[in-house]
Amino acid sequence: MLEKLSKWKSTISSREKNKDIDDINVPRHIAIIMDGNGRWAKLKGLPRVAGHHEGMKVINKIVRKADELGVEILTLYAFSTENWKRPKTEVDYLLKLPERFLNKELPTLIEKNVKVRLMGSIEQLPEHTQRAVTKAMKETENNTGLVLNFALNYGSRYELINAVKDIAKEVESGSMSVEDIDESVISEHLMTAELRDPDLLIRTSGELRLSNFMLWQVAYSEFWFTDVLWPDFNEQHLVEAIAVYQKRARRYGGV
Ligand code: V07
Repeated sequence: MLEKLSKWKSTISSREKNKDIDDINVPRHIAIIMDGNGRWAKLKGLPRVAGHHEGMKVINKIVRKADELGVEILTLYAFSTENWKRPKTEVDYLLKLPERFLNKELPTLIEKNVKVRLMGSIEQLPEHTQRAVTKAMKETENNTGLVLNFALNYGSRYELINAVKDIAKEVESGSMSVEDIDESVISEHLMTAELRDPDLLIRTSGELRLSNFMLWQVAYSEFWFTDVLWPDFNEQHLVEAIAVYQKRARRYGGV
């Protein structure tokens, strides 16, 4: 009885915590630019890599919360094609994080029915990184829950160049005519072909730019920016972003 009561109490309190948002209009696809890890470390007098490690620990919490709220797809910008310009020691460290994350979290992701998915040029990554992410994708490929889509060595212009090349080849071979090229043809040639476009884009750390992230896909997305640095980002910030999204949707629906 006491146990039942405490279960009931915890249900109530989790509803209370989410009181700012309604269950109906939850964004189905949320994309996040996880910025501010280096800055977080610097403010604490730590090396940049300490910020990256701390940032990695946040992902878990956000995946859990997104799943609880009914989000279907969570896309996280982990490594951009521009990140290669950083010092080699930092790049080497960053490219160890997928393995570190997955070594610890893959069993939980499997248990939670999460499907791990990647977008980006995986072939250019170190062998050890490729092995870890391929294993994660394989072991979760039949999962039917939240899609956790990591943008890894991803750049939107590169993605668009490849889409244009693929479409041009199909036209050249005669399997498509120029007149057939429309929005859906382009969407289907992007690395997000089987995903819906993001409903909500979040960027942390006060930068108000897209930085070559999903340029085509966010054409109609709502944007939410915060000064909070990614390692300080928590479940309540996610709830806040969704609340703002819902308020805008209501306004939009009202006119
Ligand atoms: C990275 C931690 C989060 C903050 C942003 C930069 C640093 C998780 C991954 C990851 C990637 C693929 C995958 C599983 C996990 C990751 C990089 C950096 C390169 F299948 N965090 N994280 N990858 N950071």
